[in-house]
Amino acid sequence: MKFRKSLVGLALAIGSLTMMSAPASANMTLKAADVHPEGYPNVVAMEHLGQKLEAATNGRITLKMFPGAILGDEKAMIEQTQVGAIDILRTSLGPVGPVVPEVNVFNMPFVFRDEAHMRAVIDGEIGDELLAKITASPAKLVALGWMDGGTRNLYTKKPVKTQADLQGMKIRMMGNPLFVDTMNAMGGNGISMGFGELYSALQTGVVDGAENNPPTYFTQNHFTVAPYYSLTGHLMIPEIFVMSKITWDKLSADDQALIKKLAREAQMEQRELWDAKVAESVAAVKKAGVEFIEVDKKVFYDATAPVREKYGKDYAELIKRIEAVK
Ligand code: GTR
Repeated sequence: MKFRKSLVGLALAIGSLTMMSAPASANMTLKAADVHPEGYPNVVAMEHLGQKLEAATNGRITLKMFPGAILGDEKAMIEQTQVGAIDILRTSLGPVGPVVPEVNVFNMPFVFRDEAHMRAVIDGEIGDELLAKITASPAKLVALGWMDGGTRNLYTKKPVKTQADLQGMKIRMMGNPLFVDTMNAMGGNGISMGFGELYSALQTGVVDGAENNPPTYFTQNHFTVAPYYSLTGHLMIPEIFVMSKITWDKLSADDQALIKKLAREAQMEQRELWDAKVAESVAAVKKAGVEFIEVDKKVFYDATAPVREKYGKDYAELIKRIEAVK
């Protein structure tokens, strides 16, 4: 009898607890993915988003991170996110271009004056509009926020100071025809290749170089096999984190709003971690003997004008608005 009473009590207690927290979406563990390793700013910011989400929902929604490209390269992970096999993906905007062509405006060479300009654009109205366009596109992705990808510079096995030095060199670019066109216009020979294959391609001389921001150049150990870093600054590609539309539709409106709020916080947190990581990476590769080479950026800017014309022609109005951002 006593036992039965306490069972009833327990059931009542559970019942009222459930009523109190009124779970709108069922329990779920979000599978998050990134090509970067544990400890990289983007991965850390995403993990913090997960911890906050877990706390705010009393453990109802948790996040499990799959870093270091264990779920594939970005093209493959975008596809997995579209079908709901990955719930949240942090990716460069580069490989999103072939899926949502409009984002290619941000992927164009020298479209931003400098990093401050790029940040003002992604943090502001235009950044919000582009996220909304990704979400509204048929890609089945819900764009949650931006992350900083800094400035991409050229790195090679032999020093490059001028366009002539770049002649005939095979340079790995991300999977998007825009980037191959960019490298070809700069004077090199653009080769589209997945991120995961790059280290050994550099090591064995399948390619003569690649291009990326200092944190990637450092953490992927590319500096050990391509020790010349030419400050071309040709691309400043923002990164995004997106949720699968399939997952998004399973969430209640309250949970969606919570995730949006935490996404903005993650965007701002990554920014701070990013700046520290850039400084650390530059110092580390210099210490390891990497030579930083100043180049005449104007030459590369002029050489890539046809790429901006080709990919920007349908977005003239948007480009004007980007230029007008202070
Ligand atoms: C990095 C970026 C990655 C990936 C990589 C690449 O800067 O953070 O998302 O796109 O570049 O070159 O493939």
